[in-house]
Amino acid sequence: MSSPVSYTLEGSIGVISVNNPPVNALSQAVRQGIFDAIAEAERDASKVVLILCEGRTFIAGADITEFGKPPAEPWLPEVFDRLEALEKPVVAALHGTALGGGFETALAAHYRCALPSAKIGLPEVKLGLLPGAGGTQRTPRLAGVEAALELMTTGNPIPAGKAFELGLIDKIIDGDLRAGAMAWAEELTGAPVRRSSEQPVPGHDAGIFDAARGLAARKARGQIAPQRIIDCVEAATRTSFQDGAKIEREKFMELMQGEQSAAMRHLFFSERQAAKIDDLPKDTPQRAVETVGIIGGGTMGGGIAMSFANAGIPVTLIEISDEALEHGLAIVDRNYAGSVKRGKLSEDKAGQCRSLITGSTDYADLADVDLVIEAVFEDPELKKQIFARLDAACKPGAILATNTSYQDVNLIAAATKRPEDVIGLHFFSPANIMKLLEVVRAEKTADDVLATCMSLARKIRKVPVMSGVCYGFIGNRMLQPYFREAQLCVIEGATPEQVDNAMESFGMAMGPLRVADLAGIDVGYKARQALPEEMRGDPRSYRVAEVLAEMGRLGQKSGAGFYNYDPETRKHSSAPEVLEIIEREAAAFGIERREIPDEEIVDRLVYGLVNEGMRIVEEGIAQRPGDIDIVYVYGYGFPVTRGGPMHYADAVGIGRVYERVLEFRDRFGAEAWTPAPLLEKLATE
Ligand code: T1G
Repeated sequence: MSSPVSYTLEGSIGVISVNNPPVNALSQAVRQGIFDAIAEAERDASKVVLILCEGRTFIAGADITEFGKPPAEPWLPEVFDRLEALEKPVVAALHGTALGGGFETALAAHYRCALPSAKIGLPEVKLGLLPGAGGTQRTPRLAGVEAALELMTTGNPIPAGKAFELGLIDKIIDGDLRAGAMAWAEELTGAPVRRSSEQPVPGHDAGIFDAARGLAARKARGQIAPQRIIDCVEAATRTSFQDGAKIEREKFMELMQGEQSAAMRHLFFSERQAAKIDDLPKDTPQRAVETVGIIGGGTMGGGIAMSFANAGIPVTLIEISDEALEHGLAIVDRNYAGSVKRGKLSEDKAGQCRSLITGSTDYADLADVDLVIEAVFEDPELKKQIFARLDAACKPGAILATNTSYQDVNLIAAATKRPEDVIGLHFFSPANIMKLLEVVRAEKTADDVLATCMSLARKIRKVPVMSGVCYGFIGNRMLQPYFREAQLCVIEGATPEQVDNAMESFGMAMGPLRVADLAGIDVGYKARQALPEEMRGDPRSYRVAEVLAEMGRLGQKSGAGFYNYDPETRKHSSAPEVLEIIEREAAAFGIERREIPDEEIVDRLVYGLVNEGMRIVEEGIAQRPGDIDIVYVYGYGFPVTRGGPMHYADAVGIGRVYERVLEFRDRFGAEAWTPAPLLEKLATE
């Protein structure tokens, strides 16, 4: 097998060229190839060494498919130390996304050039890791402490221009990278060997590290990698490069062997896996989607419109009347103004996007759109009427999608003469922010419609997960046991604060009762009222919410729900009147309220998710457990450090989860706690 790395002497330039598709990851063979090329460059007639890559990007990092396997030599730090130790100038030429170990390769070179379109980054923190091949020691020496901390604790890539300003790149190459880099390498013949490891760390505020620790603790709650990165950068300011590199190595290994990184690497691969439909041929043709129509200018419709406009796709927003349309467009204007105020969008970018959204009250304006998304409220009859009208108004081949959270997409499709063009695109509120998109494949959805929507999701920067048709699809269906157990814990003895605090300590972005207040207690109430009595479940699991809804305590929208909300700051505070309601309703059910340990709350809510998730996989509603993890991390604030409910169950041990579910079945009844057959199978085999 030929090496993915070639070394050729071109005149007096020794050219190391890496060609390891798809992203030139630093696999063992690549590390060995670079190592061997350096050995040649050490003794040949080359005056300058140039390292560059074939394909779409410079090295995009260590090969994460090797993680978790027994480590193989040569080690990256050794390769880079040897590269840097060369007695002749070493030039790195960057294009695409030079990330992680890829950018660390460039840092070990003496000079760095890049195409204007190139990006550099150290995203290891997103995998629960830190730059483990010198990055934490070389970056502050080149760019200073503040920029180094920002780059490594956020993990966000920066464009070549910004890297140039920071001193991380020395030259921007316009035109052909290889030719420009070769010419520059010629110019550098005889130039000093400039090793970043030998440079001192520029001055910095003494308090910068503690400030960075506080910021990381807030922004990456519970994550240890950012804290270790800060430790390493602090070490760089206090000790030699060699000693700092040793500290970096130790902390890298600690993170690599830790549960958080295993969880976050699982999510990295699961997200990519989720975009693949197992039974869909890779080359399934896709329909062009250049224009989009949206029915309904409410919160969801407006947010969805923004998602497309932000990706440069023109949108026609349909409402039933001029004033409804005006109201809808006003929501969009407010959202854009908010994004500009928060610095998320520049003034003119927001203006450009906003200009792509036009309003209308006439379905005839949808005659040529390629995709329509219906986003009206959850009334099945209304949705069917709308789809019958779309069937007549839209051109043949237009995709007709519904944003429904619960309704049966097969029934909606049946309201048209083209069920093969109908699909579910379930966005999450706020639709212009939340990245999750459940792509609901109905029985008759055509393969090309499905393939089109899965790739369209990525174009509008959403994370797609395919779901089959069932009540609540993947995410909302799993919310049923989650909220059931939250409410039962409350009526059995816990307070709303205790339940929420227990779940937020577990890592949830927001506790379930605060989520209920945010979403609106009336939403669950109405959905439940629409269900026949026998489908509503255990009345003890919704009685309190029912009382609150009926007395107008709908949550944040009415200023009070499970909690009271400050009208200005919307800060929540506990509501004694709710506690009285809870105690009264518990007594009415004859429930002796008791102390409930936090651990029981967490296990009941999380294993409620896991048990339902197991059913969803075995019914084929979700393709794989990892898909469910992506849904919960991107759509419901499940902590990335736990990898999603299904990965978490794996980490705890399926056997232990199964035992606990059996215990809950014995204590709380088989209706809620019969173990899913797949859980039983995995636990007992
Ligand atoms: N290793 C192995 N495979 C990788 C990979 C990597 N680092 N990055 C991507 N792939 C695969 C991916 O699984 C997919 O495979 C294909 O490439 C295309 O990826 C020591 C330890 C580079 C911006 O975190 O951010 O360096 O599904 O679908 O949307 O300090 O991939 O086609 O078979 O994402 O164009 C640090 C992770 C590693 C970068 C391209 N580096 N990758 O995005 O394509 S840790 C990263 C990305 C490290 C050192 C430490 C993105 C991308 P398949 P894709 P894309």
